[in-house]
Amino acid sequence: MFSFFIRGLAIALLTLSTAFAQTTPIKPAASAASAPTAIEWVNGEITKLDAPRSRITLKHERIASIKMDAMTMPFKVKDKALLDGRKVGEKVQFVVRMDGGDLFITQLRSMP
Ligand SMILES: [Cu+2]
Repeated sequence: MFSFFIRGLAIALLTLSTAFAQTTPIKPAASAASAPTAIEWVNGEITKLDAPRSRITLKHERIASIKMDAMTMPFKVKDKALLDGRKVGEKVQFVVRMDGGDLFITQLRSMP
């Protein structure tokens, strides 16, 4: 009689744990791929440099993260040192970030 009770308890527990497993939300595995914090390197070419004003004009490809089509436009750089040694006509890759309603270049490197 006692073993029958134990078996009944075991089945009840098993049922309970299965039900719990089914209601546990499944985390989407692809969430990392669409995270807004992911860095996007954009290809561009320097068309104008204004180091004293921390500005650079780039002919850039589409920037998917901010839904901007390819164009030529000026950018502000976060750190003036990013413009050191740069020259007009140089092909570069850069990272932009929206900060207080303004676009800034936070990283800049020569195209590999
Ligand atoms: Cu643009």
